[in-house]
Amino acid sequence: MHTNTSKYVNKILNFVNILILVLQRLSMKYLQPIILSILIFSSLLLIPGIKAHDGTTFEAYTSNAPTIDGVINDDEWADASTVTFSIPEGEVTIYVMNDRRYLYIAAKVADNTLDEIVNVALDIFTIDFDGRHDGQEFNVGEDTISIGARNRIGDGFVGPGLDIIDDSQIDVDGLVSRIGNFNHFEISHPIDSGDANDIAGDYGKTIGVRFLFFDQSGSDNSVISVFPIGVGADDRSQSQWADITIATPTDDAGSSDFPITEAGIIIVLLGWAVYFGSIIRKRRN
Ligand SMILES: [Ca+2]
Ligand SMILES: [Ca+2]
Ligand SMILES: [Ca+2]
Ligand SMILES: [Ca+2]
Repeated sequence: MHTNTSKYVNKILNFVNILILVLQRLSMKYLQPIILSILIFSSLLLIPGIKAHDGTTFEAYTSNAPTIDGVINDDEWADASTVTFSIPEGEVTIYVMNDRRYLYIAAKVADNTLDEIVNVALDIFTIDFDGRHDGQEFNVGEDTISIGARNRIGDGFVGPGLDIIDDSQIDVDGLVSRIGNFNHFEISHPIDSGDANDIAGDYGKTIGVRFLFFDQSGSDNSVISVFPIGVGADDRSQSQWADITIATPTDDAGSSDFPITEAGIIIVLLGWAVYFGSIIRKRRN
């Protein structure tokens, strides 16, 4: 990859030299405003974080898949993007990362008990996706996954009646356990399972997400906490959801993938250099 990069840099430098010659020969009168506009526009594109949604973006690549055993070890989740926030019983930390095939999500949730009985009291961690990343409505066909106590995994989608229907193809692995005063949830989901009722992720693709924490679900004391804070568990609007960007593998041995982002930054910076260079030359003339 490094030899390829320097090859591309040489090509870019040659291109810049030609561009300087062209600029010197042409009238700068019309060319300069056009080039300036292009430069400002392309520079804006390089500023990260111009997105809809709440502003939280999880993006982390790991070469080491975590063990989905319901125990969040600091080592196995060290590569993850995390966010920590407060709920009535204490703190919650969410962990998100991906390898080449799977999206891994974990949550360490402060809770006085791990409730394990369906329809009586059950603790559940649910993740709803805005697979189209349109920030509009949680709508027919969109993906939702969950994990409850005793290996109760859920893989569903929004049905025609806007209810949640189970997928016929289950693409979720997960476990829950209790450590100290925390419930640990670990869950994995393929980046692209091939199931129309799941996310169809790809490296670099951004997907909207909402995290739901059900405490004592089914009981009179049921509480649902949501991240991002301020988003309701029943809100159909996805405009304030968080983002997950599927991280591109960083252990890319032997691949000849062109480094688009890096090349883009180099081209725009060189473009600015050419522009200021041409102004200085013009003033000297
Ligand atoms: Ca684990
Ligand atoms: Ca509980
Ligand atoms: Ca599925
Ligand atoms: Ca699904």
